[in-house]
Amino acid sequence: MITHIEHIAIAVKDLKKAIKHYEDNFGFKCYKIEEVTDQKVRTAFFKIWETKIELLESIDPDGPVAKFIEKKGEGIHHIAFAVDNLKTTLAKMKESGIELIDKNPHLGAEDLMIAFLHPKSNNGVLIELCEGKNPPGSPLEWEEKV
Ligand code: CMX
Repeated sequence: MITHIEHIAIAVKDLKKAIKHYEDNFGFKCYKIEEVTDQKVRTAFFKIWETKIELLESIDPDGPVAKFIEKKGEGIHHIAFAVDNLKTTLAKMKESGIELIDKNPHLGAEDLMIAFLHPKSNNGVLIELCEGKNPPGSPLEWEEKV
């Protein structure tokens, strides 16, 4: 079952500049920069209560974020939903005919187990499912882990 929006990810060309933009103009505070080598990205996170904004910068010209920016420019790259049981959710999605990019959960940023669903099955939106550690209504619990 989907519990909440875990994060919204924005593809950016220059992570440092984008962090400064969101800190200076929106009052967000970046709490973490993390490189996810198998996804070929460097990420930066801001918390907004129980959801997050993730900035994504490519670290490889052949990576998915570099390809996205080349084709569409900077912008919203994906929406991530937290689920309480990723394996079961993936199996249900597959049964419904949704195209899975990842057939099995794997480790992503923030130590979450993640899996992507293809945008062509979801009205042109790339969707990430995460087995979340920040259940809805518990920003304090989340705070402790940061
Ligand atoms: N959102 C919406 N549509 C997207 C997209 C995105 N982020 N990325 C690509 N597309 C579109 C393409 O533009 C293309 O559209 P058209 O058919 O209309 O031209 C379509 O999806 C399929 O493109 P493709 O050529 O088959 O596949 P790509 O090589 O472009 O790969 C995708 C697309 C989504 C399968 C690939 O990017 C992927 O596997 N993504 C999951 C992993 C990922 O994005 N990792 C980075 C983030 C990691 C993190 O957050 O930590």
